[in-house]
Amino acid sequence: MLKVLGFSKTLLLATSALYSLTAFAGGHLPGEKDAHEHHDQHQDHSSMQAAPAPAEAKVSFIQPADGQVFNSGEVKVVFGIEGMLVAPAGTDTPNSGHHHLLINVEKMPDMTMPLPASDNVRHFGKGQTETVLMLEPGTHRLQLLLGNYAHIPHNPPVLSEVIEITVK
Ligand SMILES: [Cu+2]
Repeated sequence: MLKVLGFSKTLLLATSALYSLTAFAGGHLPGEKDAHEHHDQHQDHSSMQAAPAPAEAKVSFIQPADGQVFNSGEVKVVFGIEGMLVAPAGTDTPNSGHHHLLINVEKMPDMTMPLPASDNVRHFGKGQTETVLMLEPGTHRLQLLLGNYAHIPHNPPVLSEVIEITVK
């Protein structure tokens, strides 16, 4: 598992670097007369697939803490984001997305498709950055995953560490 994570991280960094280079190479100086055409092409292209995520993009839990134990199942969760912006679903802003909270997910959803919505995969499409869960007693695994305006994870996916909390 650790090896897989290590590999993913390397791949993530390598892919992000590639995207950064591509973005740079495709960039235009002010006054270039074909800038508009290129911009439009880029928009069309990005709507067909996952949006690139900058290398420094990161989502994480501000709370709860990994391993935290609760006496009640009412658990406030606060989402953190770095290197990208939160934008509501339907708003195609570069380097943005909205939070998805994965709760006790056994099998990761397809990262190339719009994320399903269920009790285990919750969308915060209004751009919310916190929520209050009502959890059953037991241990629960939580993970954050950013999705673009169309609920598709970025490439590479902007995914938090998994944290595990316990409700007594
Ligand atoms: Cu969504």
